[in-house]
Formats: sequence, C-alpha cells, structure tokens
Amino acid sequence: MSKDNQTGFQTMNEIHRALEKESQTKINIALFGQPGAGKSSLINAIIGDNVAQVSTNTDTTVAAGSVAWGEDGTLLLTDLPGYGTTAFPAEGYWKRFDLDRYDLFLCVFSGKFHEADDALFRQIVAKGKPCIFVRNFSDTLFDTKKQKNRDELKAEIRQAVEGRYGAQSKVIFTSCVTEEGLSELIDEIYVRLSSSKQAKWERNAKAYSLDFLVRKKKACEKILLLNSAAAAANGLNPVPGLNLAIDAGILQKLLEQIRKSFDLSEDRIKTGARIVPHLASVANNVLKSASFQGITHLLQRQAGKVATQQLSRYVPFIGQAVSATAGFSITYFTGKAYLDDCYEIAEAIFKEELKFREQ
Ligand SMILES: Nc1nc2c(ncn2[C@@H]2O[C@H](COP(=O)(O)OP(=O)(O)OP(=O)(O)O)[C@@H](O)[C@H]2O)c(=O)[nH]1
Ligand SMILES: [Mg+2]
Repeated sequence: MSKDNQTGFQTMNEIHRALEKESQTKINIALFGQPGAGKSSLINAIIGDNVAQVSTNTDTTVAAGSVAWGEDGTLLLTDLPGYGTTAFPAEGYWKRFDLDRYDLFLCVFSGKFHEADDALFRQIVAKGKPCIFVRNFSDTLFDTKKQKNRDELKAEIRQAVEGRYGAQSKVIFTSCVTEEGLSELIDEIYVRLSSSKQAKWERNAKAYSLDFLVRKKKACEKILLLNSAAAAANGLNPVPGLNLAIDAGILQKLLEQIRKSFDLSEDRIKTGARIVPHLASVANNVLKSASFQGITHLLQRQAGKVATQQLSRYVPFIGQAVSATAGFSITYFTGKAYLDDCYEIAEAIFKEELKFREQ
C-alpha cells in the first residue's frame, strides 16, 4: 500500500465528517465569451457527454444556463450571457450573476477579442479570480496569407492576451472537433482549483489522457477507503451468507460512482468487451455488480478469498479499530477489485479510441 493512500483518519467521526464534506463540495465554473465561440461545446467536452445544447445559429445563450453534473450534481458549469448588452448591462452584471461564487472562469474566444468580452475579462483578472483563457477553434487557426505557421500564430495570440491581461495569463488552445488541448484544459482547471476540490475534479472530469485516467483511479481509491470504513462501521444489515454486517448500500452507491467516474455506461462497457475480447469477463463482472444482489455476491466472494486478519496489516492507516475489522477489509478489497476492473476497461477503450483517432 503506497504512502499517498494514507488518510490519517483515526476515528469514525472524522471519517464521516470527511465523507460529508466531500459529498457537499461544489465545483463552480463559469464560461464566458462571444456567441458561437464554442462554450456549450466545451461544456460537453469537459463532462464527456452531450448535455449542453450546441447551436448552429449563434446566440442561443440568452441567460445564465447551468449544467449540474457529476457526483450528485455537485459540479456546475455555467454559461454566462453576453456582458454589456441591452438585456444584461455591464452595470450590476457581476452582482446579478453573483460572480463571486465561482471557483474559476473560462474566458472563451475564437477570433478577435471583442470589446464587450474584454471589459468582463479585465474585471475577472482585476478581482484576482482564477481564470484561463481558452482560444477555441484551434483547428481553424491558420494564416490566410500563408506567412506564419501555427506556432507563430499561437505565440502572437499569447502575447496579445498577456499584453491585455498580464504576464500570468494562461492561454490554452482547444478544438472541440480534433480534441486538441482538452487534456491540457482539464489539467489546468485542476491546478487552479483549491486543494480540497481537486480530487473531486479528477473523479468527474473526462479523461483525455492515460495519465489523467491513472489519476482518476487514485482519486477513486481515496474515496473508496473512506467509504469502506463507513460501510463497515455502519453495518446495519448483515450481508446474506456472510457472518458480517456491512452496509452494502454504501458500497453500491460507491461502485456506481466509480463506474460513472470512468464514463462506463452499459453501452460503453459492452463496446469495450467487443473491441477488446479478453476483457469480456471483466466487463461482465462490472455489469453484474450493478445490482444489489451482484454486490452481495462480490462481498461473499471476497470474504471467501481472504484471510481478513492478515489483510488488516495492510490497512493500518485508517484508524486501527476500523481498519482491523473484517468488514473493512472485505469492503475495501471488493471495491478495489471493482475499481481495477473499471480502470482496465476504461484504459482499453481509451487506447482503442486513440488508435482510431490516429488512423
Ligand atoms: N471547427 C470547430 N467548430 C467548433 C468548435 N467548437 C464548437 N464548434 C462549432 O461551433 C458552433 C457553435 O458552438 P457552440 O458550442 O454552440 O457555441 P456557444 O459559444 O455555446 O454559442 P452560443 O450558445 O450561441 O453563445 C457549433 O456548430 C459547434 O459545433 C471548434 O473547436 N472547432
Ligand atoms: Mg451555447
């Protein structure tokens, strides 16, 4: 067990408090930019699902529209409406949309800077709010006169942004068509979030790199530890066939969360099994474990596999009294096996999709 898995929690109270805090943590990100700059497309790219309506005609965004996503809808992506328009005058805009509550702003642009955007971008920077400048439509970035290459064009844009908003400004070039820069964007958002929100971001944002997929797994492991302790301590209902009381409901919710974290819908799992045949039985296990009976079966199997007294040696980091219980070990290793399976499928799908994109 690696050191970074150590949580240092000693009592169940601490564990419950940590879980409660984690479940209530909100991540609030606002996107701002001209109609058609690709804000809705970026929202979909970050979530990894088509939830925000992408417009073919511009200016579908007429009021702040929020998409609540991820664990219990605690992550929010908000599309802010045009600043300084008749409908939303500059005066009072900040208060009206309560911009102080956002953790981070994505200032999205796709061509020239517009005066109206500029004024809000400046306010965001002046207030010291974390912000990232996202130059979308990078796939269409080329010099019509063919005098400058893409790197030179990008350097020019970077310089222009730094000139306007300060040398610390970060520009990321993205394309919602080629997926260029999306991995970098997800990473950069992570860096700008407070440390208490970072693990939640890793668990929920779409993985555009294998590195991020690995980080996702680690972030899931931490929450698995806490939940396993809670499931063992909260063992109200004895698991049928087991001489133990484990709150299998906690485990069921967690496994669902893990599956979603890896973007493993039933369809994707089946696709994964099709394209990587040796994963068929792993995929089958993951699918079967979605039900309460499936989870009970997993717990029983785990209990049969391990000598729990021995296992407790490996988990001394989460309060001796809790970690020494058989319930904790069984829940943890059941969850861990499931997490490993999900990771394996997600990794296989990722590699396959990468091959497809590179063709
Ligand atoms: N080529 C290219 N097209 C893009 C990109 N991002 C978005 N689009 C397309 O541009 C159009 C507008 O994208 P949206 O995501 O709806 O833009 P928006 O900023 O939300 O627009 P409003 O809601 O009208 O403010 C859609 O047809 C998208 O498919 C990109 O990076 N490259
Ligand atoms: Mg939109």
